[in-house]
Amino acid sequence: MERPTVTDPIVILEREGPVGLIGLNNPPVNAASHALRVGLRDALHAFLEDREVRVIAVYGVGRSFVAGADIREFQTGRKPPLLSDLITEIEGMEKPVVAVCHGNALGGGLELALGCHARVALPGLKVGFPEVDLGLLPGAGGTQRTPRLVGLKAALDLIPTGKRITGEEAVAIGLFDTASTADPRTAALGAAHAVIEGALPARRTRELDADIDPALIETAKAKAAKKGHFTAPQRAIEAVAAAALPIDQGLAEEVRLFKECMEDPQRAALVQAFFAERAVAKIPEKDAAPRKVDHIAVIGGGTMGSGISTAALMAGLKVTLMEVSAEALARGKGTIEKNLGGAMKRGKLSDAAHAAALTALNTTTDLSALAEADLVIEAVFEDMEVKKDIFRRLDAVMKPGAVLATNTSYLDVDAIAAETNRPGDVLGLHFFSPAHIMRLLEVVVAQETLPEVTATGFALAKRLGKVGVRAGVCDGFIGNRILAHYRKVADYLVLDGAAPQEIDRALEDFGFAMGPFAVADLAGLDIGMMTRKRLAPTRDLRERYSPIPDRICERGWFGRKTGQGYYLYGDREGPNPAVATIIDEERAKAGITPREITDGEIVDRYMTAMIAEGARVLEDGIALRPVDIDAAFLFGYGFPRFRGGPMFYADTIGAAELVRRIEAYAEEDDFFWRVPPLLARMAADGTTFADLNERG
Ligand code: 3H9
Repeated sequence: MERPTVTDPIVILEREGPVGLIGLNNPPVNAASHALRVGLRDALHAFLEDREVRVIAVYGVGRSFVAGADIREFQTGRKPPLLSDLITEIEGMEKPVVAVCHGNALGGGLELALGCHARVALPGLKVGFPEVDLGLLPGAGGTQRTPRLVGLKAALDLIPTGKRITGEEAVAIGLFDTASTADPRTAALGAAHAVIEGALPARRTRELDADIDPALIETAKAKAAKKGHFTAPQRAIEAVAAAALPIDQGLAEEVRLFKECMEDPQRAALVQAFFAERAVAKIPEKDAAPRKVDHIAVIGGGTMGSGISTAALMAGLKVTLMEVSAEALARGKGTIEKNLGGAMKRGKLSDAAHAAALTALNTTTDLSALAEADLVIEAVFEDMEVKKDIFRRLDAVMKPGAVLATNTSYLDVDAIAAETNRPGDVLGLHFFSPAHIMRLLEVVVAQETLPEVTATGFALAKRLGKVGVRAGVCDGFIGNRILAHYRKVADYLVLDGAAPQEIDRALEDFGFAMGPFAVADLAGLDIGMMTRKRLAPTRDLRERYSPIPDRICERGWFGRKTGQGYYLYGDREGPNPAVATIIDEERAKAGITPREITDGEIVDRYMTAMIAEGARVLEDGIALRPVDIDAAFLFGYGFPRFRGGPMFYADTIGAAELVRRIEAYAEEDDFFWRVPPLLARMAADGTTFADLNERG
């Protein structure tokens, strides 16, 4: 056997008789960076010139084939050879080139495979076009080659959706030619020999025809439009439609649309969202070794506790659920079973995993039965005395080294920890409802929390498939503290002249899935009422207060669950006329003449308040970096992903303009509208929130 020749650490070149083997080696995910493209091109050229080589096989070294273009280059600029040109060159090569894929063949990685002359899938392979999630479309031939290989319907099922499928599914639809169970290098060698022997046919995808039915294109566009304001899926569908043209024209159209995506502000925001999801794991405690967690205990079987239990069971953990009575336990267990059944129906859980999850659930009414759990999460109602009592009892029974977590959404975690003799083991794990679906998990680090306990919270988040965001202790932590502030703006706008439904519509047009009043109705107006009651003793009387929500609650209207709130539910859908009367009465009482408020003003005030409180949260050290706030809002508060998060969005406005707005609003209300010192400094020296992220 000839020894491997390493020409470049990023590309491993070997010749084995008539086979030229190219191993791509760009950890961690083999992104098609500039260096990888250069290395691949040079390796291919070397084998084209080598007369002994009859077939070339490309495979991935490490975890994966190629997970796509190097996303960082979209921010820094792309240098030739561009992936699209390289793939077209490969397709035209005289010698057959085979792609052997394991791990991930995503985006540009899948496109590379499609430009090769045959494709082999290895076990565990995931393929797809996640470009649309980054505000892009497959820009290296994917929109032209996919419909040629698998037909229009299957192409439209993949490209505008970002859906990932398995290698087996890819073979079944004809995107891949065959499968192998060998390791990548052995499979690559085998596939090359199969090509030489004629057992694996090699062909150029460009020589196939695509049958483009305009009706299917229109249906796909209408379906994508239902998903909201995303521009990339629409452009991706247009690019697929161009597969009706001769391939070089189609490829040119794909490049044109790809460039449009690159210039669209949604692209930068979505790329930021991708990196935000990963950046939040970079915490000061990241080098601490997390404690082992296989068994968690959950106290409280309400919506939250059941959701948390479901999330843990879905991740393969053993769960012991505790409630005060057999009836409450039965209700909690019922909710968990319903959640797990739903997850199975949605394809999130296999039949076997569903059965395993059901057996991994134990229930008890006895707190001491939780003693052996590695981590316990208290998820009872928000009452400090009740929580303190539970933590005192947990302190007495839990095994040494167990992590004690509270799911409180605003209470003081330091005060809870102080009830125990092991405050270093205590932290907040704030889940968002429904906890088995929402991806945000605020990991609330109290004064005494040990680094390894924080690291355990982050490891748990990862295991549950959640995005852990590190938060400090204050009322509401990152998310609810900021929410409590900007949510007031919606109530002020109603007092001043906007109808709740106008505010909802303006914010939904901005990109929120639901406006604040529709959300309030869904969550239950009694929740806001309880918060207002709780905060009443500390409320500063200089603060403007809208009595409208209280007036609605006084009637027993708590939103959806009571059939009416800001809106009517059941068969009388639409804004609630009785609420309009309450609003008129309260405006009259306060001597307010309602004024015309534009959608633009609604969005500006709402967003400016969100950003201002975000700046204060940063300054107080509650969030580590602006990106942590962005991630919290993207994954827990329905913030429109294509706007990148509130602090990313703030940079598109600029600190100087934000300060100008706050000062203008302060002319009517200088208590609520105050310029955060951080924002003032940023306006003065031109710093952006992105700069603060860089500084870490
Ligand atoms: C494209 O291909 C465009 C083309 O059509 C057209 C071109 C002309 N680039 O997620 P992880 C980093 S668009 C750069 O934690 P996992 C990531 O930031 C691209 N970096 O691992 C992280 O860095 P750090 C289409 C990337 O095992 C580290 O790798 N492709 C890229 O949980 C580990 O990542 C995609 O959209 C990249 N492409 O998941 C695929 N990918 O450690 C995006 C990852 O410093 N990637 N990184 O935080 C993924 O979906 C997941 O990373 C993957 C692995 C499933 C591959």
